[in-house]
Amino acid sequence: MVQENSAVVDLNLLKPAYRDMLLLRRFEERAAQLYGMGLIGGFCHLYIGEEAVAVGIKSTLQEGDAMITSYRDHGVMLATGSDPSWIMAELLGRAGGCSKGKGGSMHMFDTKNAFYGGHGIVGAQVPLGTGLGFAFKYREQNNIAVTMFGDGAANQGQVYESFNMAKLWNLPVLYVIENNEYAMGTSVARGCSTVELYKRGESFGIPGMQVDGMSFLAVHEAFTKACEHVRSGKGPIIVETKTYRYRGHSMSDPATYRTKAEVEEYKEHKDPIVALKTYMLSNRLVKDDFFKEAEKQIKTIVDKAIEFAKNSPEPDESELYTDVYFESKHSNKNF
Ligand SMILES: Cc1ncc(C[n+]2csc(CCOP(=O)(O)OP(=O)(O)O)c2C)c(N)n1
Ligand SMILES: [Mg+2]
Repeated sequence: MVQENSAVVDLNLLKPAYRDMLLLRRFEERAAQLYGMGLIGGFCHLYIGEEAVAVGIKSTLQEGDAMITSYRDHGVMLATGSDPSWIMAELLGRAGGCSKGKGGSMHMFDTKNAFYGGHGIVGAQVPLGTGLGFAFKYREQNNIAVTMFGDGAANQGQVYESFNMAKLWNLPVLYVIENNEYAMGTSVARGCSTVELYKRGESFGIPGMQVDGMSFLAVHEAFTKACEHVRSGKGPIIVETKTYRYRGHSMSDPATYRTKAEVEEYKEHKDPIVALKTYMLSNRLVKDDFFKEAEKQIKTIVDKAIEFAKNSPEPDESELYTDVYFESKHSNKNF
């Protein structure tokens, strides 16, 4: 397993990474509050605790590299550099959102930042991400398709059809198994025949590695290597990130499948944001002021996003049948 071991002192890497992880955290904490107030409806899956994964991966990508993920998507889309206001407005179901307020939490999308969603069907993004990789290869574009999915999704059949084709054609796909220990309420040990998920590509000839997903530095290091592998034309690779979600699977989760002590252990001793802060302070890379300033900056960004979302109107009734696939026996009638 890749643990952090490098003495990374590049502040141009560490400072934005810290700010980005803080943005993901504070953005979703506020989203949870808005959900409680009834301003956000429907499904909502928070990424809190897993920030080092998306931010760490993004820190190793190049212009044009694509990312695609599951319904646990706000954090990943924020990490790609998307406008937080656009995401917040979508969460609130407003016309100013990235899917015009008609998709909500699970339907984030931003092709300008090469973010291809946001997919509610478990595992469905894996063939799609593989297709992105196919497109890069076909167009002779030296980009990578980062295809993220969960430990639960790793048991889906379509994942293995994708692995086969990706290796057969040596597609530039970087598969990321975000192992946060649970698929809804089922632990990896209860749901997976083999728990070393990074080995799942072995019979297809796809190499794999495991990384401490609670450490930005470890993720950065592992994905720097993984990207080199894929970009050099050697085909797909699998990286399993060992991570943890602090909140429930979605907003209504009785959480009877894990103990409070387990969650506290991660929050107290393995938090990715605290870990990076500690690293920066103990290596005397920044002064405490940096963190105070970062909190202030992020608060302003999140406040602005909420303000924008609240002031954005709900989608107009005339938008009910636009941009959505529907088949209706009433299709010929005037809606
Ligand atoms: C095909 C399909 N089966 C079942 C579900 C219901 N479901 C939603 S999330 C989920 C668990 C997935 O867990 P995992 O892949 O570990 O991702 P995580 O939520 O932990 O990020 C299930 C079973 C679904 N959305 N789609
Ligand atoms: Mg999971």
